[in-house]
Amino acid sequence: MQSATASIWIIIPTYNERENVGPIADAILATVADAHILIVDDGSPDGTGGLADEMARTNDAIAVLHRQTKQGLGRAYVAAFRELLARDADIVVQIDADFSHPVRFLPSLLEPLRAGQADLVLGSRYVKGGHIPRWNVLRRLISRGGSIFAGVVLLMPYKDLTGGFKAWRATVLREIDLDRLHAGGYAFQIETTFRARLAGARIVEVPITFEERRAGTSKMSMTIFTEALRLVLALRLTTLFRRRRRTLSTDA
Ligand SMILES: Nc1nc2c(ncn2[C@@H]2O[C@H](COP(=O)(O)OP(=O)(O)OP(=O)(O)O)[C@@H](O)[C@H]2O)c(=O)[nH]1
Ligand SMILES: [Mg+2]
Repeated sequence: MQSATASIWIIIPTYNERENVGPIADAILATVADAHILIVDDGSPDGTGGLADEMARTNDAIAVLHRQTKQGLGRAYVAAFRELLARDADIVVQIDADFSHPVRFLPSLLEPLRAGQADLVLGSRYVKGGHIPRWNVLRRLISRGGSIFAGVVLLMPYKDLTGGFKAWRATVLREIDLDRLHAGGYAFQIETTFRARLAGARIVEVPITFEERRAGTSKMSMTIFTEALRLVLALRLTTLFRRRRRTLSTDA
């Protein structure tokens, strides 16, 4: 059960998000007053990292993790998870820097964790009340098709497995062997939810509206799609005879 003083950390991965990083941090702190923010920047050429350092200097609730080169979203998150487990975080949230994940949904993402009803909360575009923008066919195929494919192959009864707006109880992250995660890019979202489920985490979906990025450019590419496809099949093969644990072993 989470106490009222649970330490909540929100991770913002950034690569060339100069216009977004300040406004999103402000919006997060205005929405979740007790939150801390960890910005993880992969040496953005546009100077996002330096800007983040300035923000951290003037605000104790903000910290920055710098990585030398761009190694993909998955690697950035693994580094951030490690850092926050070392800082004894209780709750860890993933959110994109570009306002695609509207900050106003943070309270509904945190609620099942605060109430002790879930260990992992997925912000879901495909449950009742969720929404995506008018995407082209390719983008829809990657997102919705990827979720359906992963759900069928990996036997996961959730509608949105490719989304990146997620809230974790830190005990689940401790149960996942972060060294063994394969995905460098966005397939990371599928892989981590799958590993959490194998570990016996209670997983729930809450509806979110997904919005087009406000500023800057996308890092989405076709390799993301093929990586996800390969990862789902590899996960199925390597865990074919693995039974799901009934509960998290570290549950208090
Ligand atoms: N640290 C780090 N952050 C990354 C990397 N790749 C993407 N990001 C961040 O991850 C988040 C999601 O990336 P986006 O480019 O918005 O990808 P997307 O949301 O699928 O695409 P759009 O809808 O076009 O924005 C953003 O906050 C990016 O800045 C990376 O290699 N390293
Ligand atoms: Mg985006």
